[in-house]
Amino acid sequence: MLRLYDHPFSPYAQKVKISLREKGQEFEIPLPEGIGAGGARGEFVEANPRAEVPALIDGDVKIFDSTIILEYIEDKWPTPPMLPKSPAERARVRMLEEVMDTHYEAINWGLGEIRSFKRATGDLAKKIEARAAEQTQGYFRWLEKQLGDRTWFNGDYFGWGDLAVIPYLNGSRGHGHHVPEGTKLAAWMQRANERPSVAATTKDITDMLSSGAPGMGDVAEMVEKGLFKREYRDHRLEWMIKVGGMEVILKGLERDNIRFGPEFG
Ligand SMILES: N[C@@H](CCC(=O)N[C@@H](CS)C(=O)NCC(=O)O)C(=O)O
Repeated sequence: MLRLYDHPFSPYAQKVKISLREKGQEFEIPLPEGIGAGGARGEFVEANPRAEVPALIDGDVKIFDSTIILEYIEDKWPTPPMLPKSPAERARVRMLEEVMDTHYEAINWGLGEIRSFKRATGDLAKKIEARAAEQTQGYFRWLEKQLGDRTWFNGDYFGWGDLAVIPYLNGSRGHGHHVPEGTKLAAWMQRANERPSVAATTKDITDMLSSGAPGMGDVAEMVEKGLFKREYRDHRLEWMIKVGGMEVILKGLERDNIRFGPEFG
């Protein structure tokens, strides 16, 4: 059976699970040992030397990066298609995915660093949270325009454009940032969350929490104990600097509870 190294909170892993579920592919979802602590090893790291979820194992084939995994799934199981048909429409939804995976994701991730991992408190936390709220509203307005009069971000049928957006908007909702009521985006969000593939992917989160695994409420203490060493990479790192959190990064480096991507070889 397909094996997808997963963490239910990861929007990147959620994208892949939604696609596999739309295509009726069965898969198991092991949680990599040592994820988040900088100590991952074994088959997971062999599949993804960056030690990030998701990583897909299909027999001898090992693939990392959610976009590359989605491409593989599409090539191997083309039905039902997740990408639109025309080259221009495919490019459109890929651009949407790129924005969500980079600029948008950084906001939710950063809020997690502040609120759950307690990287900043007091005025600094307030300032960063206010920036995140403003930015999120900006993206809601941008997404409303991107959706236009379409039923789905993907076009006529649910697909890549939708699975690339819904994990992030659900993440924002979890942070108390709600899509304005009465908008086309809000109606789309409800439709998307009613898809069985999306509902099952959201259920993975509640299942994990009800299994007694540590929730986001417990992680600040784990950071303090040195059990967490979070990866500050790419847009996430840029975001933290941009919103005024340089001291968060410096403190994390000093305390050795943040890390950058691993070296290869
Ligand atoms: N570009 C990658 C990003 C994957 C990623 O950053 N995953 C995070 C979880 S959301 C991760 O596993 N981080 C490793 C860690 O925190 O230790 C993708 O699209 O798959």
